[in-house]
Amino acid sequence: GDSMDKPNTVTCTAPVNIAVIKYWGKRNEELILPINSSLSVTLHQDQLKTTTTVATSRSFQEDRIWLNGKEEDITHPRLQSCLREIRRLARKRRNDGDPALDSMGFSHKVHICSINDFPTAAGLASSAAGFACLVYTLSRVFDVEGELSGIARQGSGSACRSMYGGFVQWIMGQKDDGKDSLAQQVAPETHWPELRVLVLVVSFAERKPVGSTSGMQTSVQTSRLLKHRAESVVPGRMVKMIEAVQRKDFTAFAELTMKDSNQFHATCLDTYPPIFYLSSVSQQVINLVHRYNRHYGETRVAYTFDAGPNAVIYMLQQHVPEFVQAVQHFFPPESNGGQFVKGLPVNHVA
Ligand code: 2P0
Repeated sequence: GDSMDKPNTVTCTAPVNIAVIKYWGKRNEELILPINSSLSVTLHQDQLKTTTTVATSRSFQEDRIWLNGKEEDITHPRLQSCLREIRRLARKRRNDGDPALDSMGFSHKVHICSINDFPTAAGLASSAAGFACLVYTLSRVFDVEGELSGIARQGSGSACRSMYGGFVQWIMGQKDDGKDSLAQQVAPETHWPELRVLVLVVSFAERKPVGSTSGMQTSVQTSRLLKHRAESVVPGRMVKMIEAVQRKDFTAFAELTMKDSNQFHATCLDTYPPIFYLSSVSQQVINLVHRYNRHYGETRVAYTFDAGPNAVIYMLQQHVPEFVQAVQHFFPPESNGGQFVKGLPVNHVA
């Protein structure tokens, strides 16, 4: 109808997630199927999120995308996968019998505009929130419902976990076609309200030396430790981590988180040539956390590091002020030869 000449516009947001059992390595590059399951905490929408607006109109000549204000290449294969899969679902819905859906305009071109509200300097995977948000917003525009994490996964592996709030596992699945490689909520955002996340920005360098996609490729090809980890370590840790979350057992949660981060970085060192994501300041943060925990005679704080030097700290609300003081004491701003640690506002995990 005439209404389709006017753009139909939808805006959504999606938050970042921080893995406590890490994803590293694919068994299928094109479908983005992992060699192990993973588990993460999705942050609150208040901070560290992507906002995406999708407009569709009969008058648009082609699909286009702008990221943080700059037009990017729409032919990017992962972007194309997400667009294709959402349109496939929309078409299927129409073919399933509702003629009214003909007017949904699933064949119309889209203009996509996506903005991150966190600094790239925070070194947090923007692709996770970005593709989760893209897929969800497209699904609203084309009025598609149902399981969408399998589509977000085809944008970026970790993006499938940002399709849900709270504690989320990405089950690796067994099938070759990836239909069972999906995200699933382990516990909702309301489950553990005392849990807090602190981001310690160790480096403001924008680009990491080795990107995740190519880094994990090299690891799969060269690291026997990664193979051992995927086959013999992660399955047991997933079970233990899900139990720790369900029982709200911070000690078990924290120890598994730190050990898994350390093993992930060990597989990076076992990769040939080796990949170094942790800096000397990252190592100082690790030491500080262990000294802090030893001082109190209990595990109050856990660190985890992704494909970069910045630390993400998990702790309970009651210990935040004290730990922040310790960080400021040992890492006074502008110290460390120009490097310093900056605590971003504490994010409520909700
Ligand atoms: C994770 N990382 O579980 C792990 C921990 C980085 C270290 O997921 O190739 O950007 O797009 O599937 O999702 C980063 O990998 O890689 C990541 P692709 P992605 O959060």
